[in-house]
Amino acid sequence: MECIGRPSNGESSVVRFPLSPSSSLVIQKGDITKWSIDGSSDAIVNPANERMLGGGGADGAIHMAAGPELVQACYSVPEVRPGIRCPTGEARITPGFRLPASHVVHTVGPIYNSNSNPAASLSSAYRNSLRVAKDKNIQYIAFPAISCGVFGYPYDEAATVAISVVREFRNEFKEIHFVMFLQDIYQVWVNKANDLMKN
Ligand code: AR6
Repeated sequence: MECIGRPSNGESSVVRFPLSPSSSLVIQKGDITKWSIDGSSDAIVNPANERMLGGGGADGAIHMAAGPELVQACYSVPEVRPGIRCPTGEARITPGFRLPASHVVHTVGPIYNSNSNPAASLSSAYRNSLRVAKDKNIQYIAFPAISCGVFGYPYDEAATVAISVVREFRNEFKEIHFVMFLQDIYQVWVNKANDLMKN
């Protein structure tokens, strides 16, 4: 079932908020590796590490579902320093290969406890992901909760950053999705969107 805005007491797992007359923010529970809207102008965002060659969590699941072509494409991304293809806060884009989505945007969020300004780095990760997607004419994009797993970012603080940056791009995409694996993170995001969208 899909709800528009407000209701977030657990009875719906897809909530849609208007960002502009032609654009929506959609928050849902689910597995981002299964997500696609049209298979040609859509992208999922991979919460990667700076090496960009795979890892655990969502990164591992995305590489598994995309097949070995994805890591080959990642190897082709130039290193900016030895071993570093995507510094924290930046983003790179590759095809999605065997994923239902046509593209993967790889970004690196901050490790919460070892970053001097985690909110700035997390904002940059979201903003640069949206910029590289826009440059490829992506119309639909899906994010997980970047940095909210292995990298230890508190959910409520991360939701404030994520939803604030998405609102900056209100006229740039048809739909911006958050696909949340965990019920508690999903609920934090819905509550935060309800709060921030009032303003
Ligand atoms: N779909 C949607 N969300 C998912 C999925 C999925 N299939 N699997 C996990 N999540 P994490 P980070 C959620 O740890 O904190 C990797 O090793 C998960 O519940 O994947 O940015 C990388 O290589 C959590 O809410 O990413 C890096 O080294 C969110 O995705 C490091 O982890 C992010 O958790 C990045 O850590």
